[in-house]
Amino acid sequence: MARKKTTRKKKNFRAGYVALIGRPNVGKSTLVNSLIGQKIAIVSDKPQTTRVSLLGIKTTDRGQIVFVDNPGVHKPLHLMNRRMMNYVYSSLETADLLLLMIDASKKFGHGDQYVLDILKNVTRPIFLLINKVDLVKKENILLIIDSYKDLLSFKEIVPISALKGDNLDRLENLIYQYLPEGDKIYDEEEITDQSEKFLLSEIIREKLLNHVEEELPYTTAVVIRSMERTELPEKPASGHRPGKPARPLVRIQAEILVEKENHKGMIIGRKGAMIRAIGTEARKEMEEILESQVFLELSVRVREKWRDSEEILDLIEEKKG
Ligand SMILES: Nc1nc2c(ncn2[C@@H]2O[C@H](COP(=O)(O)OP(=O)(O)OP(=O)(O)O)[C@@H](O)[C@H]2O)c(=O)[nH]1
Ligand SMILES: [Mg+2]
Repeated sequence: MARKKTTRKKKNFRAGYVALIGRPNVGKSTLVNSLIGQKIAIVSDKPQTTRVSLLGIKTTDRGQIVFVDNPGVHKPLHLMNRRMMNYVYSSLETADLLLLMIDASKKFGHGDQYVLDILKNVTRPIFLLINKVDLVKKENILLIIDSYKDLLSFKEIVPISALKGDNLDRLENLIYQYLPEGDKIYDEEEITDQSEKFLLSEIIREKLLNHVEEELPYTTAVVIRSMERTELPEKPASGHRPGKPARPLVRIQAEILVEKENHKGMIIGRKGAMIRAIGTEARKEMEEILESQVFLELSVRVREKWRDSEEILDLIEEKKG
């Protein structure tokens, strides 16, 4: 007897965009990395780390969540910052669900009110994520919930620790409930929308941010000037042993842009110590990602007022290669 043909149509598959909104440094990029289980966005303890919106795509049997990691909400003083805020504004209109993230360890301030004002007229569903709960006592979390719950009509309020992974399963379950039913938007093997070149420049910027202080995190940028891959020949076999396949070599020339001459010296450091450390840290991570040997040539260039230069901003925001 012929077996009845069963069509395995996926039922209740959900897919949509979920945008992160919040002050700088609250942990938006950390959350996207934790949920995807891979580094999508660079993270640092300095505000305004993320400068363009980046996608983190998670496909499961239940559906596809396309996280939109945004720059932090701040008052823009330069063209770069206006462009950063434009990413935030556009995701308010395009996302199916918004996640407003706050830092549980910080007192409510003007900046938090500014974010709430931006969200006031938004009609999309909004969750409140209270992040960094690992840093505060339980009673404080209850107080935060109490003070926030009537400020906007939140669909859900979820205390989490993006860093430790607390409550992220629950968050993911709740997200699915608010996504529309529909087919996947991206191929399931895709996890982000960034080009290799953009990713590499971000790795350098992350290492740079770890080393610099004061205004430098805001006034520096990284541009990849060239990238060249060479396939090396196999190492000749010695005796009876088979030859060892050599790893390809990738030569990368990158430039750190600064706004002032004295900043150049600060980044180079005493006898070049700082730029060497940045270069070594970046190279190690690049070698893992590219599965290649990397030769990284880092230089520093003064480019006055680059944060107001359309040309430079286009160059460093070029995400999709
Ligand atoms: N203790 C603790 N620290 C966290 C948590 N989540 C993030 N952080 C830290 O907070 C800092 C900022 O994290 P990011 O993920 O870069 O924050 P962001 O909101 O993306 O910041 P911008 O890109 O500047 O808007 C980093 O030092 C993180 O390690 C958390 O749950 N607990
Ligand atoms: Mg970020």
